[in-house]
Amino acid sequence: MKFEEIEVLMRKNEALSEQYILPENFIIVRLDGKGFTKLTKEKLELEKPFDERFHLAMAATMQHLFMVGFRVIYGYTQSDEISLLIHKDENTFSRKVRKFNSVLAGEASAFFSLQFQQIGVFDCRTIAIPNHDMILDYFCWRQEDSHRNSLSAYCYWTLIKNNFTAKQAATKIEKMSQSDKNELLYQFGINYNDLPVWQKRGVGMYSKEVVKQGFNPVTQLSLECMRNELYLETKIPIREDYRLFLNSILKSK
Ligand SMILES: Nc1nc2c(ncn2[C@@H]2O[C@H](COP(=O)(O)OP(=O)(O)O)[C@@H](O)[C@H]2O)c(=O)[nH]1
Ligand SMILES: [Mg+2]
Repeated sequence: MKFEEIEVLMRKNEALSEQYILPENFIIVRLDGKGFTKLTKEKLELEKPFDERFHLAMAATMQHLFMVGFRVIYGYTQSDEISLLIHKDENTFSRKVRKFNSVLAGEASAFFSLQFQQIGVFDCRTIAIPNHDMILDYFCWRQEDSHRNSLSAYCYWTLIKNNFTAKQAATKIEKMSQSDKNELLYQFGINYNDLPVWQKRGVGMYSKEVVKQGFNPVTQLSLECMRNELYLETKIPIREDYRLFLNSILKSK
């Protein structure tokens, strides 16, 4: 077989196995740390259940992903995951799914690894989102996941710190309701409501217009100008208020 023929066949198979996000759909990508249970336990020496340095590294990784060539409207991170909402008119890489997944996973993995000088790998999946309501549902779903996991993680590590074995702790909290878990923490002197919001709900990021003080060198006068800056919301609201918050970001884009 000649190389010209091989090339034609290879390119044909490559093109036929390509998938695209359909036009007029928003794109949500979710990146998740691969094997981070082990990485966070064995290599990074983190505070349990939540570590501020790790959380800030995740937020910085998310911020980096706003600047790698996609039109990101909103970012959300909790635990070892990052979700990004990408504009429905984004046409980079002709909306090829594997380009989005591979570029974003590569960028996140490289950026995160540099911060800890340890290899941290992210996978990435792409979800087509046809309307606004689904965007709101998606982010409320991830926030609820954050809240559930955070409450369980606090219970688990509180029991471990109080001499329970891993198995005993897991069994004890397995069938507990949310209010039972709150009660358990209370017995150990922890009021779950008083914990930092980022640990319970995660954090959001979006670009926001801010007023900046400038200086006109010609007139020698100071002046105010508007600039777009990435803003990290560390106190995101819940339920209906979160939907309103997300809607106001969507409206401005
Ligand atoms: N110690 C610590 N661990 C964390 C923190 N954030 C996330 N993790 C860990 O990251 C894991 C993420 O869960 P998951 O993605 O399901 O696990 P994976 O499949 O092993 O990556 C959790 O099990 C936590 O152990 C943190 O702030 N501190
Ligand atoms: Mg993970």
